[in-house]
Amino acid sequence: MRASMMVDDRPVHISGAEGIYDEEELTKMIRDYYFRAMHHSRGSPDNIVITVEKINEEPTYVSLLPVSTLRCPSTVEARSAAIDMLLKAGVSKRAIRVAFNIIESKITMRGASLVKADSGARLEPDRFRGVRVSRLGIDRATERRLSRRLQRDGINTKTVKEALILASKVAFCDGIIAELCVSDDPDYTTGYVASKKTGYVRITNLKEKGSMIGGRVFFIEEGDVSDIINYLERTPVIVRHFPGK
Ligand code: WAQ
Ligand code: MG
Repeated sequence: MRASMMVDDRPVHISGAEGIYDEEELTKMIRDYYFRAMHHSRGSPDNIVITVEKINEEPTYVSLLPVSTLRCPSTVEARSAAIDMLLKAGVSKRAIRVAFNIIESKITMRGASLVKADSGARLEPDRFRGVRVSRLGIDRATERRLSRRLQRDGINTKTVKEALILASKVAFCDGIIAELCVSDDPDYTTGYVASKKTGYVRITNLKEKGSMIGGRVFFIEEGDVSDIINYLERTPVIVRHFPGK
């Protein structure tokens, strides 16, 4: 699903979501996605596109990234924690600067930017749209376990679950060494850094409350960009293992 509104003759991104579902769940999911688009804190859409595609390939199964939370008292501390983690993951200072500039830009992308971890060069073919990770899901048993686990920490929300599933698919991609994410919802200030090495590290106060900025950057170390984009957009991936299992 994607929803947008026209502002000064330009479509502005409001909301997007994707998943892999069994056929009998579709009617409910289409309704959910429509509801989500229509009641969004970023605004009221004038265009909603819901696409349904049959998946014929066997999905790839990946493990959930382990979850942790770093509590930061202010955006200054949160930023510096995110920067430290990205540096440790092997991302250059220059690439980190590029990433924060993208995320802070007034024009919010619908998808993610692909940034070279060393040079900071942007590799996504369409800088306005970005690359949208799609065809991702979680199996029912894993979701139930995950819900219980998140419940204990008081963070059993769709936002956390969806972001964790996406980050798990992305971290599994050959060539991507880390991800930085800041929600574009004005009221959601927790973001994260994720990588195979660090797991999914939630960072509180990564942006100011009320701010419309947000975005995702995937840091690319090596590999063919079109293979990476194909994996992110087209390869069906289902999360079905718990960390350590
Ligand atoms: N593929 C690529 N990029 C995406 C996708 C996707 N499927 N969905 C969103 N983005 C990009 C896009 O640029 C958005 O502007 C930006 O990410 C933020 O999207 O554990 O809600 O859906 O508490 O607002 C983090 C949860 C929530 C942290 C992230 O992102 C936690 C969130 P949003
Ligand atoms: Mg959002």
